Amino acid sequence: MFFRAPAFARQFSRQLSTRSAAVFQAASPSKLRWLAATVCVGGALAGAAALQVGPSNAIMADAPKAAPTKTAAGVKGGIERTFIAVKPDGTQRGLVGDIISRFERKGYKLVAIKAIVPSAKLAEEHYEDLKSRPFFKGLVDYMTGGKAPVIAMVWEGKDVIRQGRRLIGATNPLEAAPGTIRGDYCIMVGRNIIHGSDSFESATKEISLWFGKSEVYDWEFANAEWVTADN
Ligand code: IDP
Ligand code: MG
Repeated sequence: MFFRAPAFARQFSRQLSTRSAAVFQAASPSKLRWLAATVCVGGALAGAAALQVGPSNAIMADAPKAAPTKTAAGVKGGIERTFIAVKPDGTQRGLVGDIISRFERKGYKLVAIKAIVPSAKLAEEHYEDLKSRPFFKGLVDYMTGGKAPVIAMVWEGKDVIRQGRRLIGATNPLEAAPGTIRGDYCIMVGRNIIHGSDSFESATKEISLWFGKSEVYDWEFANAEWVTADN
């Protein structure tokens, strides 16, 4: 049996698909009652159809898993990206090349780099979690002073966030193991030459803060089979 909706209802459905709520408000109460009834019956029929043809639980269990979330820091636990910055003291002391070398030699991939004197706003946002600490103002001044730029970078690879922190060493250089960057090159916590993201969440925040999407490059190692392959 075919049911043809009254003319006003056919006109209504066209209006609802493209027009503003103002058109809807112009409807009389009797037209609205007809529409509500239509929507209810239609909804019930659609629900019944879904029950009939919808996938069983067994099929649902086999449904493909959603892809892991990808952020500016890559895929957590997969190929990650971390924000590394040579601070102005590291730049002044000519340590940029050695720091880059350590990440390169390890097998990580440089996907973004720039020299930048950050604004106070950028430095404050970057170190937002430390804003109640007594050294906060000095820290922001040190980063934004402009006597040398910060060399901001994004490095990519397996476990790079955690491994980056290991290459850098403890926050207090006197506690940093020899062989780490801070362990080898500095003494003072206030002049510890380098920053590295401390978690996937921090890396996501920091990469987005310091770099636009178009400044971070996807590229492949020509020697990937010798660095990133497994047996
Ligand atoms: P991190 O750089 O190893 O992640 P955080 O605790 O996040 O260490 O501190 C951020 C930065 O703040 C440090 O790298 C250092 O430059 C500075 N900082 C931390 N603690 C002190 C302090 O006690 N005095 C002066 N500066 C500090
Ligand atoms: Mg930190």
